[in-house]
Amino acid sequence: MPDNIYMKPILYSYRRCPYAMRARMALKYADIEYEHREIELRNKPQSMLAVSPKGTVPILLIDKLVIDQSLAIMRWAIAQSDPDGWGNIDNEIAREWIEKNDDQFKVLLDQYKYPNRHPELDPEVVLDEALQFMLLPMEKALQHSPYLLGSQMTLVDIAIFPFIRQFSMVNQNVFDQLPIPAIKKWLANHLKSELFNAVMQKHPVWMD
Ligand SMILES: N[C@@H](CCC(=O)N[C@@H](CS)C(=O)NCC(=O)O)C(=O)O
Repeated sequence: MPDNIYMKPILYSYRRCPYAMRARMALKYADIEYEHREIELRNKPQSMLAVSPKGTVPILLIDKLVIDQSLAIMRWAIAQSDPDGWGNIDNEIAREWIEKNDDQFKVLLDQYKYPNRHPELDPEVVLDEALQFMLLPMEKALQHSPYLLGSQMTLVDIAIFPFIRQFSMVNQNVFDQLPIPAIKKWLANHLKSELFNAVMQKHPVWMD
């Protein structure tokens, strides 16, 4: 195909992946049209591995540019269009929250979600660490303002929300008992948002 013919970006995605969710939400927010290629993690398409051999989703292909990190996709999307100022943030504070989520909280989330893979760990201790490390600091921020960085929704809320959703779903009864009312409200608002529901539609699996 000649270079001068415009092609829609292509997104390799997996519906339930929290990284892919945040990328899809940012793309939708920025009103970027793209071709959705739903994959199965156990049977990844060769065309996806050819552009990004590390084999994780999401991957966004824009002509010859390959963006294979969810945060980079979010940043690319809001650089195209940012109607509500998701990117008008203190980058240092944003980075701290997102790193907290993507590094240590993600580890705790996996330990909490898959206790069988971690027989050496006490699930109660894992839950308490997740509370102390992530959920209570978030609760404190959300007691002061409706969003993590203040009165406006930003990239940070969207980057973190899919992981808190996943955490809440591991054991809904346990989550309901946790002393985090502001997070519960924030989560419920995201869950019922048009933006989230729009990116959770089902797609048939893409075949090369
Ligand atoms: N740092 C990557 C992480 C993406 C990631 O780990 N995605 C998972 C699915 S949630 C994946 O594709 N894993 C590959 C596999 O399970 O084979 C990003 O932010 O995009």
